[in-house]
Amino acid sequence: KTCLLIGAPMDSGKRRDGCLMGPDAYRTAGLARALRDLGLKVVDDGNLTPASHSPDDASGRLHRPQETIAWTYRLIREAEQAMARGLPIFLGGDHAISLGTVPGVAAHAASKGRPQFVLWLDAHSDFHTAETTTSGNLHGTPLAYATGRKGFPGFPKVTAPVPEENICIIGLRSVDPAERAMLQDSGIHYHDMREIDETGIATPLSAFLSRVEAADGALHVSLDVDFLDPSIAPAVGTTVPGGATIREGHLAMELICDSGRMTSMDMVELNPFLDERGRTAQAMVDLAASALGRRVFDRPTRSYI
Ligand code: DIR
Ligand code: MN
Ligand code: MN
Ligand code: MN
Repeated sequence: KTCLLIGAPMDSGKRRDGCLMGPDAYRTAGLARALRDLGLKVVDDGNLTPASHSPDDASGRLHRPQETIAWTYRLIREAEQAMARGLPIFLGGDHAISLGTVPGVAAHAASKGRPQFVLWLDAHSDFHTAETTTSGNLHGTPLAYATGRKGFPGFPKVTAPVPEENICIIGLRSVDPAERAMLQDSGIHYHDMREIDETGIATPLSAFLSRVEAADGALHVSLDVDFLDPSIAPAVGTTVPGGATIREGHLAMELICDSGRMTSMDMVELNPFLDERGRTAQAMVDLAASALGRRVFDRPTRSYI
């Protein structure tokens, strides 16, 4: 298996700047080395740039829509092509990179006749459309876009919408009213932090991974730094207290690895400017290593069934 590191230093999805430094922070924290130590082949593709676009002005309701649309065009194409070469790990950048990565990998899966599944690990549901967002921050919209919802004027058409039943969100503790209403009448499987407290993270995650396996699906994992509790992952612009512990994070990643289904991954929202000695970048690199095979001891059988 070849892991492809694809830097997407996109910073237009929200107002606080700094996510553009994310890809290099992951490199500095030793992502390639950690994966090579697991016996994986790693190719670093360097950083992408957005397609050419007209400049944004400050007049509209949305923050930097032209730059975000330009990134989306670029990332859809790159993500689809990368799937033919290996397992891409998209290094954000803010979560708006998933406007491109998810539709791109889903287009590839569709071309192979394989159903696409998406696991969204996040404090937020990112289920606004460009029309319902109250903040104007497009990093709060990629999941709605990937399902093919209307309300994204100017964005490329999503050729392979991800079926709502194939999406699982875990970690929720900040959901806006419009998102809640749309989620509740969607087929998306969503799990808030209370449910994780009550049942443990393995329960909803194992159920989801079993469905991916039963459908012989491709699995995209989108890991937002703010899925984690701010005490262990402070370097993100939108911290919400009460997030996943480092152990819940690693358990989730090891279960994903055991399933053998992960075909692509996003690591998003890291803002290294807010960090203390790179600790958040390091935590994210360690989680990626767990998702790709690092463990203390092997388990005799798949533990998620
Ligand atoms: C909020 C915050 N729901 C918004 N969203 C995100 O701006 O739409 N923060 N994704 O990370
Ligand atoms: Mn900005
Ligand atoms: Mn997010
Ligand atoms: Mn978030």
